[in-house]
Amino acid sequence: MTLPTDSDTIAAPATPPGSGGVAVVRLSGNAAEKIAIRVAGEITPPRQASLRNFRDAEGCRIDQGLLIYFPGPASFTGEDVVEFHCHGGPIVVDLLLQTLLQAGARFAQPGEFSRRAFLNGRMDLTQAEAVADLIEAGSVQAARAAVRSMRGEFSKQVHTLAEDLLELRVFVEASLDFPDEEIDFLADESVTRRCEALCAGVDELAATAKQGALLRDGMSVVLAGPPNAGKSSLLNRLTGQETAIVTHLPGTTRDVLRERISIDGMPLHVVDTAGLRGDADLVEAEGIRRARREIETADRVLLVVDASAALADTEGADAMADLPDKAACTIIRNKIDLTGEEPGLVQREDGVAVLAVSALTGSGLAALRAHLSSIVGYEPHAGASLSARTRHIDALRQAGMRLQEARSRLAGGHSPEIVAEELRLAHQSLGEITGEISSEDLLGRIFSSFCIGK
Ligand SMILES: Nc1nc2c(ncn2[C@@H]2O[C@H](COP(=O)(O)OP(=O)(O)O)[C@@H](O)[C@H]2O)c(=O)[nH]1
Ligand SMILES: [Mg+2]
Repeated sequence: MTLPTDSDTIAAPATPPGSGGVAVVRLSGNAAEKIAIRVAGEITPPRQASLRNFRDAEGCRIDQGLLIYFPGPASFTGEDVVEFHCHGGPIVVDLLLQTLLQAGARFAQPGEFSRRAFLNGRMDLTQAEAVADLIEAGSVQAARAAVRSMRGEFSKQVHTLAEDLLELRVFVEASLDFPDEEIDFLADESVTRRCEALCAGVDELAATAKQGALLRDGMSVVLAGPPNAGKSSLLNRLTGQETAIVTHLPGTTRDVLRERISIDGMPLHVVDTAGLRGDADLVEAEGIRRARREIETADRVLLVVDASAALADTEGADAMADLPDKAACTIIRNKIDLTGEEPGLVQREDGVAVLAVSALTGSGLAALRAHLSSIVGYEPHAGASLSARTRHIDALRQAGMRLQEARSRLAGGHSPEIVAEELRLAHQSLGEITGEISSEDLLGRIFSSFCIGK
């Protein structure tokens, strides 16, 4: 068996499975034109939709539809691409696809079209990632940010930094090449200034990228705490739906329930769990075990207690003592409609955030949303954002650290070799963002997370 290679001609449905008015099957590679002629009889003029009969290997008509030919390199992948627009039934799509495979195409792997677009220089890595982010965008804000990155705004900012850094490197490395020169290049104050300006630029872009990553990934919170505190009621209040069953009986919730909502465009993954208590039956005990697992992986645990109960404070303290990471926990005093407490954030003396709310009336809920945004540093009104991923933030941070290092080496009067090396590594980190420097491993990880046909 031969391994799939980038020179194969690949085919996949570009539209989601299921029934619809129209489905699109996409073909890309050297043999695209030849295969299209076998299936559709003849090729169409470039970039013009023409009605054709699509036939299988036996000449039996599968469907009648539109054929569009995009000769490379002016196509999505940079290769010859042919799109078959057929009727949107799963059987039609499958027959068409089988025919293309029989005619010499190979079924595309997830993200393979985008991977080729990247390899053929049609877009850089951040742009390819932004296409996937646009498809998966969970809010209007996230979609807008993805479009900006897709159009290259993020890459442009990275390039500007990389160019400034390159100039600085050239200057520093010149001092390596002419060690006997009288002038001490590195003593020149402008080197330090440029290095500082680059640090600031990288930090600023990292902050923008962080907002973008939050728009994409959001945060996860788990509702935990004693039974009957009102966890499920709070979930329903947050989602605005009757998602979870609420009763006055302790132990109502036994499964883990997940809901996705958004706070000003940032996805919030809320998990409701079984109340944590000792005397649970078999099913509930399993629910509690699962609750603990969720607690371990959440960005934030909301420990809900019944503020009207006599034991609220001790119960809260007990439950909190049980948590793996107390710093990542907020105590929610629920049912303040019964106690008359003021809604909102109360910062306790020991640094633990406490929020007073009522799941019944909804008071304190706005404060809860604002609290969650501020924990992860989400700034909903921070102007034009760009879609970004953790990978980009890590690379920017890495570049920032190297630049800081170069800066302090300069101040310490270290040898130019060391400064030059730090700057080279910073440059490399920036190159990894847009994919100028990339490994097969990195590309595999990025593109395999894309959907089929993308
Ligand atoms: N008065 C009042 N009752 C509430 C509030 N939140 C929940 N409850 C009631 O408390 C009981 C337990 O609620 P539930 O959401 O099932 O608690 P869970 O076991 O923590 O999920 C139900 O009878 C709810 O109607 C609240 O804010 N105020
Ligand atoms: Mg419940």
